Amino acid sequence: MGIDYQERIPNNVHLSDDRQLQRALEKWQPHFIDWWKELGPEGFQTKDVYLRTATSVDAKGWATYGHTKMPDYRWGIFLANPVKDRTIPFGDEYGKPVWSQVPGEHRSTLRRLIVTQGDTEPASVEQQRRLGQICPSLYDMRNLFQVNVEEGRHLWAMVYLLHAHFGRDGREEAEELLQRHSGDPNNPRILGTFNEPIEDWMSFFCFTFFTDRDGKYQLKMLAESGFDPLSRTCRFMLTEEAHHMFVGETGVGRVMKRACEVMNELKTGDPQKVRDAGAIDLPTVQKYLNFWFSSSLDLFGSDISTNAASYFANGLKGRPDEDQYEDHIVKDATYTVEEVDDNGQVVEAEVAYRNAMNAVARQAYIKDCELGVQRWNRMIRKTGVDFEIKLPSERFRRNVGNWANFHFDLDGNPISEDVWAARKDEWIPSAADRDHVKSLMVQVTEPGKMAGWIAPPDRGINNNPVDYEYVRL
Ligand code: BYC
Repeated sequence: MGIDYQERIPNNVHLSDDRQLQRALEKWQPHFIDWWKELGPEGFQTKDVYLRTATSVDAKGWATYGHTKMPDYRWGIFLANPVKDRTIPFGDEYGKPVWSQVPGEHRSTLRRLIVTQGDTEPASVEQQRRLGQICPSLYDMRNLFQVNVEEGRHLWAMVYLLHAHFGRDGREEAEELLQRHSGDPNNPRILGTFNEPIEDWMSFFCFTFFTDRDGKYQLKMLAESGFDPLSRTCRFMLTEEAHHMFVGETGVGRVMKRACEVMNELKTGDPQKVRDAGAIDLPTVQKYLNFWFSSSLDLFGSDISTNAASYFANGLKGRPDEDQYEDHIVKDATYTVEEVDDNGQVVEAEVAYRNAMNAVARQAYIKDCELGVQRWNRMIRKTGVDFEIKLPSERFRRNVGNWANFHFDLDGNPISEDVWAARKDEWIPSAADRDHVKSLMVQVTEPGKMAGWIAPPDRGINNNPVDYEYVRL
């Protein structure tokens, strides 16, 4: 299905056939642009940025590249092609035809899920809005803006569903998506991580590695939905998400590579000497990873969740890659989770599998994060540096789920509040660590040049050289 770019709102959903919906979305469009100009990337809005745009939703060749000013980016509505005779792939409705309209009994639950998903998209743009001013290279600036415009489009995707399927309250929710703001004490974003400040590129790379990966898993779960428009929307969003995690993994990897180069040049393992040489030492990188991994784990919700059980039972939200499982109904199955008992001991508990859907998804996510860590460690070993990156225990620094309200060290050993307070600066970035990282954040915009704290990428974007003029200043 091609995308109609002649329309004011590019789309592949025959928007012009539904005048009322088209008018409602055209009314929302200027609000979105106002929000983008006010809370989107600071500066550079009049500059030409080398961006990719969707031209078709096919698996191959869906993107075309060219220089575009961000406010002129063709945000629109793109759904993956429908799967013929698709049936609900899990839960009590397993095997029945999928719904093209929202079933009345699931209306408020679906709206809540779509609003929560939609809320994260503009939140991340708000969090990242100042990073262009301190970019380490034009290549990185372009990647940041690519991520930003795509998050803007993901917001469009959710707003389309709200407008098309939820009537007046859907339209109101769409307005509120532009009214809540990341970190606003009076009207914050819905989920915790999306209110954390992102004031330096180390945080940005960790966010795109860990938090966008939560996005990947949540979208995979929603892509299984029996509500077919949601499934089709998420399937297309997943194709864009891959680039965001690429930015995160290669970004963190390049910071590590630079640290290793400095250690080899200076023949030192002393983190302070690495800092003095203008790089980010590996123990500090590890602390940033500890922070963002633990924050992103919270995004999966409680380990035991009746919400999650009913999403599954009702065919609204499945497991990531549902087809890898044999039993898609899991009515009487159980799942073992760990929890803290009344004596403060970690014990195992057998729970109804459906209630543990968030824990199941979180485990799949952790495995995926581990693969990235293995690739980083391979790279570090190749440089000859003796250092190993490790994900902290999933119990570490949690605010949601079975480990919330307790303290654990990086290995998952229970510790007291006093020990936590005394040692947390060893485990997550301290004010001094953040100050050091911030001190390195100076804008570098000469094509091909990199800030001293990050190695160049192995290759450029879309077969262009690294020193290509990715943003015309
Ligand atoms: N912070 O039974 P519970 C992405 C709330 S990222 C604050 O534990 P449930 C992206 C929860 O909302 C993916 N609140 O959880 C990445 C509920 O509140 P209500 C975003 C939290 O419902 C980078 C209450 O606690 N998509 O796309 O099973 C850049 C009890 O809920 C948190 C989604 O999340 C938290 N961390 O699961 C750009 C998918 N965790 O409803 C984009 C849609 C939980 O009682 N959302 N709560 O007021 C969902 O599927 C679910 O809402 C959750 C929670 C997985 C988030």
